[in-house]
Amino acid sequence: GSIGVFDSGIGGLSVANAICGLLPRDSLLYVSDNHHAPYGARTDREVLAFSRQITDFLLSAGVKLVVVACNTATSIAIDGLREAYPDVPFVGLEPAVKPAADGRHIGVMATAVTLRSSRYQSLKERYLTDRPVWESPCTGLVERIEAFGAGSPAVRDYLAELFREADSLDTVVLGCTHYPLVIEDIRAALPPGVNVIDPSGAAARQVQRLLEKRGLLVSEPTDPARYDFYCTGGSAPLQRTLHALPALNTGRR
Ligand code: DGN
Repeated sequence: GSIGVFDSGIGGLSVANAICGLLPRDSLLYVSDNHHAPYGARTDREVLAFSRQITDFLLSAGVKLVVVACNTATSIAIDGLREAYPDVPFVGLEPAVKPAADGRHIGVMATAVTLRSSRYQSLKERYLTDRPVWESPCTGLVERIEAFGAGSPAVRDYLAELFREADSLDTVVLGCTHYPLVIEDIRAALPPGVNVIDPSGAAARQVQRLLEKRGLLVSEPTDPARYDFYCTGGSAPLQRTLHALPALNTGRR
């Protein structure tokens, strides 16, 4: 079986890209639920329902593990998914608050749903007490990334404006999987030397650990890895982003 990955859009490609770098023998099956995006504007019930539908689809295609490559869906739905599918290994994406704990002035970029979730709140209480934490729901940024992509004026102008009010940050947590796709634009909008934390690599290592533990890693390469991509809405954002991620493009079907 391949590794299933889903997001409300193209954001999860940042995670898929890290997984294919670390586990080049494994195939991937990716779902962008862009017809229902953005999840950040949905109710908890809706996000759980979409996540279950996509998981059903991935499992019917025979995946061996499901990566919830969306902080919003993870914060709302991962407990429900684990309960509903007790035999399926799930890996979720959460704001990397622990690796940020060395910073003095920390910024967290995530959707409003993630920021108000109890999972995020308890992470913050655990690792970031007695420190000011700047949080932004970055309203509209995911839509701009979907519509225009990395390096576009729409994204660059948005980020310049966003960080104007937060110019003393020394650490920025990318709490939405869309943001690593524009990490160069984020760095360019921040003063030099700010630690920008991208959790994709850690998520890929977690996939590797879980597969190892269950004896599900591909050891004998038979066929070359293949990457399949589905979207529930228009395919232009997916096509454009894949173009910029050569590793994923090589195994693309
Ligand atoms: N990429 C999703 C996340 O990590 O939260 C959210 C995008 C969205 O639907 N707003």
